[in-house]
Amino acid sequence: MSLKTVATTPFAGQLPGTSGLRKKVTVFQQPHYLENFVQALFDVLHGDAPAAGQTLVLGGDGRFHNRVAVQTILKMAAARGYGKVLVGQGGILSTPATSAVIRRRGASGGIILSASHNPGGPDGDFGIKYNATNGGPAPEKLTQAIYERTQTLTQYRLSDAPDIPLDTLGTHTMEGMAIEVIDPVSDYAAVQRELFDFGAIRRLFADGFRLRYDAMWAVGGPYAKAIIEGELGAPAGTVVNAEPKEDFGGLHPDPNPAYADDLIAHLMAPDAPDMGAASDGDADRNMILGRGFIVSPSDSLAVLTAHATKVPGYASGLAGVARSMPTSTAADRVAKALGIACYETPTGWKFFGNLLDAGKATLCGEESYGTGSNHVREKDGLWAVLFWLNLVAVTGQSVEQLVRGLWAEHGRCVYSRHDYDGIPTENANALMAELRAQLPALGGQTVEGQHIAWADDFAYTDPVDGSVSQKQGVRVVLEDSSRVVFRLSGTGTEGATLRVYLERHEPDASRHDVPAQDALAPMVTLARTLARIEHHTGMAQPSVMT
Ligand code: VG1
Ligand code: CO
Repeated sequence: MSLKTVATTPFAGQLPGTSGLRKKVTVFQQPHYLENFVQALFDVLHGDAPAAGQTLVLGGDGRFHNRVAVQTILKMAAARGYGKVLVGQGGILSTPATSAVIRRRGASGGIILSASHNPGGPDGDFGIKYNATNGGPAPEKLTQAIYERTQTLTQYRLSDAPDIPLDTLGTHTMEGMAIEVIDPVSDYAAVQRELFDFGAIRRLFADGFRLRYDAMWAVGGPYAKAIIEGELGAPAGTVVNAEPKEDFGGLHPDPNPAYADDLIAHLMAPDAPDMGAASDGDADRNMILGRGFIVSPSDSLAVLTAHATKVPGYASGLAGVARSMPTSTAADRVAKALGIACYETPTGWKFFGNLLDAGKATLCGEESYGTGSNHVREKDGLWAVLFWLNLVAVTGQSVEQLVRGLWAEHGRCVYSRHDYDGIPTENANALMAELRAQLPALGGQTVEGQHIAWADDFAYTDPVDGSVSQKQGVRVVLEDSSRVVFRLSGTGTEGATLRVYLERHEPDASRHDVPAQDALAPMVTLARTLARIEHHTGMAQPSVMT
C-alpha cells in the first residue's frame, strides 16, 4: 500500500446548494470530479496538516454510485491521515443517522452521499454533503470556502489500497487508519428510544392500530423495519417498499402528494389504515397522513409544537421553535400561545444548526416535509413518525383530530407550494430579477383585486454568529397577512425550478374544509400576474403542487 498524488484541474460549478453538491451521476462519474471536491473539503478543514486522531463518519442513501464513492473517499481519508472512519454497513447511513453517529461517537464530522429526494440510477442524480462535529450541515461560510478551493486545486492524494468489504460488520486498517463498518441503525435507534414512549406505542400497535409506512425503496426502509416492526411490534408488512434500491425502483423518492400517490390511494380507500407515513431518499423528510386525511408539513410542525410536552423527550417544554421562511405561520401561532420564541430562517437545514446548538430552538421544520429537533442536527423522517405515533397513543386522538384541534384553536393556515420545473436558467433568473425590481413599489398597490401591504427580499441575520444571508426569497404580503413567496430551488440538477409558496390564514371554522387550491386561487392569480410566470417559463400550470 502506498499513497499516490494525482494531478488534476478545477471543474466549474462545484458550489454546494441548499443541501450539498448535487449533480447528475454522469457528472460525478467523470474522472477526478468527486476526488476534487473531497480534496477541497479536506484542504479547507485541515489546511496542510494531517487529520491525525480525528474520526470521520461516512455513508449514503444507497443510490447508484454510492459504493464507488465510498471506496474512493476511504482511500482519500487514509491519505489525509484520519485516525478512523466509521462507515455504514453496505455504505448505507441515512442523513439523520449520520448526524446521530457523529454526535454519539464524538466524530469530527461526516460525509453524506445523497441527492435526497432527487431520483437516482445511472441517469439520475448523486450528491455529497459535509456535516460538522455538531452533526449538522456545513454552514455557508464553509461551503463557500470549499467551492473556492475547488477552483484552485492542482492535485489530490489517495491510497492505492484495495477496496474494503462493506457488507459485513468489522474493522480494517488502511495506511494506519482504522475503518469500522458499523450497523447503520443502532446509534440512531438508541437516540429515538431516549425520546419517545416506546411502551405506549407498542400498546397502540398491540391494540390493533394500523400504520402504512412507505419507505419509497430508499434508505428509510431498514430503519423503519427495525424500529417500527422490530421494536414496536407493528405487524410485518407495515413498512412497505422497504428495501433500498440503487434507482428507488425508478420512482421519485419524494414524499409529497405528487410522488407518494400510491400511499395516498391506500389512505383514501374504504379500508384505509389509521395512519400513513413516508420518508424520502435519505430518510430525513416525512409525510404524515390520517385515514382519509393529508397533513400539511407546516401543520405537522405546529401540532408537534403544541403537544410536545406529552412526549418524554420534550416533557420539560420547548426552548423555542424555528421554521424556514416559506413555511406557514401555524407554528408561530402555537409558539405565541405557549409563550416561546419562533425563529424564521432561510430555506435549508443548515440555518437551524446555530439555533439548536445555542439552545434557542428545540423543534424545527420546513414546508418541504421536513421536521426535526435538537436530538440531531438534521431533519429526521422516522423521528416525526414516532412523534405522531406517541401523540396518538397518549392523547387517544386520531391524526385528523389532532390537526383539527390545531385549526379550531388557531385557525387554519391554508397552504400550498407550486413548483415550475425545468425552466431555462436565464429565464428563471430574469423572472426573479423582474420581481425584485418591482419590490420598492409594491407596498400599497392593488393587483388582481388584492391589497399588497408590503414586499421584500428576505434577508437573515443569524442571531448567534451574526452572519447575514441575502436574497433568500421574495415575499409579497397582503393586508390580511396572506403571503406569496417566490424563490428558486437550490437542489435541482436540470435547469431551474421556481417555487411559489402560498399561504392564507382562515379563522372561520366553517371554511376549514374548503380545498386548499380553491381557497388560494385568487393568490395564484396574483402570483402569476406579478411574476409573469407564463411569459418567463412558457408554463400555464405548475409541474407539481404540494
Ligand atoms: C429543498 C427544500 C428545502 C430542503 C432542501 C433539502 O430545497 O425546499 O426546504 O431543505 O430541499 O431537502 P430547494 O432549494 O430545492 O427548495 V432534502 O430532503 O432534498 O436534503
Ligand atoms: Co432528504
